[in-house]
Amino acid sequence: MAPELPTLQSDPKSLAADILNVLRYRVGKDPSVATPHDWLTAAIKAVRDRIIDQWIESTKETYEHGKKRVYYLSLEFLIGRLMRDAFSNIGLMDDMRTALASLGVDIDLIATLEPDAALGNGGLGRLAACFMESMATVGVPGHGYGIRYVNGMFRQEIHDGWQVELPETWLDHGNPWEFERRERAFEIGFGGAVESITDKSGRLERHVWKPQERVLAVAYDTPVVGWRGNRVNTLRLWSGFPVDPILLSRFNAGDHIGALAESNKADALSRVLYPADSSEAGQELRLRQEYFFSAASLQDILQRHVSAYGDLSLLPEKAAVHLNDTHPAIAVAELMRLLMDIHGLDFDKAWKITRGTFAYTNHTLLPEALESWPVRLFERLLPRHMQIIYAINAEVLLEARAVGRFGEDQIRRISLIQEDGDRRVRMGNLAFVGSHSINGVSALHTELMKETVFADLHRLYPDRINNKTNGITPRRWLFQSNQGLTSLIRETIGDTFLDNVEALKELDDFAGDAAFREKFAAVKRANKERLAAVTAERLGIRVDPSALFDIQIKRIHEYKRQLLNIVEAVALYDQIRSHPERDWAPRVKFFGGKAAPSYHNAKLIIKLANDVARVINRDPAVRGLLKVVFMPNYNVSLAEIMMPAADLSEQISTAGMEASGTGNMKFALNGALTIGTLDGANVEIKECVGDDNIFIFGLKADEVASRRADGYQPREVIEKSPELAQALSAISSGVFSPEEPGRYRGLIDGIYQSDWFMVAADFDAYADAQRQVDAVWQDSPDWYARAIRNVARVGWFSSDRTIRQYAEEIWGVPL
Ligand code: 26V
Repeated sequence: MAPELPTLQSDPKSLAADILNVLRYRVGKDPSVATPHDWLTAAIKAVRDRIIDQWIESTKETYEHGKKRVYYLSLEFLIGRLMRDAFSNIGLMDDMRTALASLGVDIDLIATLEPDAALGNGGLGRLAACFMESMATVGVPGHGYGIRYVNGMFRQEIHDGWQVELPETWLDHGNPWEFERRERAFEIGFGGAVESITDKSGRLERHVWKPQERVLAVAYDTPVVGWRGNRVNTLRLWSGFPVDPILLSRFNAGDHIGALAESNKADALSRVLYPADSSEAGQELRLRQEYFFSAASLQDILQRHVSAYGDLSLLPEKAAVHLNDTHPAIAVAELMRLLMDIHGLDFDKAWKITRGTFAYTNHTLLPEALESWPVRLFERLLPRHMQIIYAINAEVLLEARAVGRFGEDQIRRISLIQEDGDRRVRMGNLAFVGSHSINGVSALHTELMKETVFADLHRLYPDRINNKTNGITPRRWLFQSNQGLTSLIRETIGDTFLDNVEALKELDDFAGDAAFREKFAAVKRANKERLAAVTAERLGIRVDPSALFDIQIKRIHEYKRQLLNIVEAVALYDQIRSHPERDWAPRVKFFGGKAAPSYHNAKLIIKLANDVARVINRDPAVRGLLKVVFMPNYNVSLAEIMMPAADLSEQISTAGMEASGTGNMKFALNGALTIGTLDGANVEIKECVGDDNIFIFGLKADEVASRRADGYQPREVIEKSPELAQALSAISSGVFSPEEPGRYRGLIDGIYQSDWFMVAADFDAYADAQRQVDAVWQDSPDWYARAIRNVARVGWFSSDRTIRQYAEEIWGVPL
């Protein structure tokens, strides 16, 4: 039993007194001159103080009982705002509202001033954030490790329909959540050479890496509060500093420029988040960032382990280090280096400890997204690691050859080094061989991993690949973002689901209850009104909340097929104009998402969505029946407004290409029906909600593969589909871009010529599915019954369930 904690008083009166106290003594302001930002800071710090005891207790407890810890290494944490999360998880939301109101401050107003911590690109980063919250909730002693980017994800503005990227300066007003730990700092080396130390008889004793450059990684800690404040974990983000902070000696010696350059180099490590979906990622700075945070984290982990337990062979028993994709894969070589070169272990011992400690999650099968680094760059930046990787490779290839069933082609594919073309280090293979567990993020993705990218490694190590279907935290994605629905559910089935989301199942019985359906529809309506208000305010576009809200929000990528959706909108537009007498279901099609700055086609798709929107929204012939909206700057906070307002969730990736998807889960939990392909977690969502409560269409993953193999001819498909041909030709000929008629020719030619993403192949099936959607929408009770069944049946996609599976099946952490 944890000792009784000296908790601070948390009634509105004491809270108000504390807020004033913080405002005065820590912000240095009197209420009469405090800005809304000052109030935000004071409110957060007053609540933060109430978390600290539990935080220290959570940390101490792991230590004192020698519990195993989980270290989650991720280059991305897409956290969003933290205030609502923290206030509501410790049950202070209502009292804080009252306390602030008594001081004349509107909590909702200051809440909008908190910047989104957007330290991630998309699904992978958001998953890491949901996992952090779930680890604290289910009681896993979890530490997140990442980089404290000064500039996270860019802010997207739309100028004349085009994406414009602006820096997001989320730290401008300071960050009231974090604690700087100047004393928790580690040196990180780059470059230089490796010396071999020999004994008297000339035998190699060990290697010493003498880096040419050094920087300091300084820790910044943010407490992560679990549901009901049960546990408080830590997100530790590293920031780069010059080793000698004032570089005094070099300044004194007159080398002002050199001293500044060094300071900038350190600073650059934690300045920008790389837009992961771009080819630009193949840059030296990215590799430096990967090593910087992996090395700092491992030094931190080992130092803690050694001081607590001494014995390094106990590491796998006391620490589970998780690699979120291959971005921290260099940690495998770094741990080997620390164990061998610093702690003097031999290769075999070090290798056993390393493999016992690491686990790796793969998040994409796209070949262009699989990381590899030129050997020459590696040798220059991390010479000792390169040697270690060669040594690991020798060991692995020896094992493979010993099995006796692998041909030279297979051996080549197992190798950590890609030999054809310029030689490169394959980070996926490094992460795989250095881990005892490799998991995919949905059932389908895991099977495809076994058949494609890791087919040969899977044959060599058949017990390592396993599945952990992604999940989302219901706290943020239901309780906080959809308070109306949460209250309605509590009234209806009680509070059990607040602690066990799978209890939402009890709602299933209410799908047939007309009175409940009406209340459910009213909640949805209110959420849609809120989104309509945001749309009017930000874009000046009026949308009717009684129309079907059809939403596709996610990173813009060709495989996610926003283009399929836009082409269908164009076809529908054409149909409505040609057949105005039909009973069309009024629709608003919302899009949102960012394109990697260097991804030309993705940016063109954004422009197309805006061009199509402009024409359709102005045409009186479809007024009241069809609108298209591109919402700028899609981020976590906007998602919190859009997910609850959706009737229809677009999850239409080319089958086999979306590893899991997590937006699909957020929509369903908020009562949207999915239109989607059998891809990623859609497959499992369909199994949970039932065939009648989801609209599935299109080629399956194996069919996509065989169509491609059989010499797919998109032109033939297009010729057989007059609606598709018409829509493509309208876009291609400049109907939506009269000022530059050729703007989309290349994009549409791509569909005619190769259509890698099967837009044409899936078009008719998609359009048919959309007309089925219309038919069900027209029968409103039926629609809401299906929507309610979605909410009732997707509790399994809670990240609490996912984290429990990781804890039990990968990390070996008892719960
Ligand atoms: C990276 C790149 C980099 C190079 C160019 C193309 C490209 C395309 C995609 C990516 C994404 C990398 C990893 C990622 O974010 N995966 C996402 O992870 C989510 C959480 O597991 C999952 O739900 C998404 O399906 C998956 O795309």
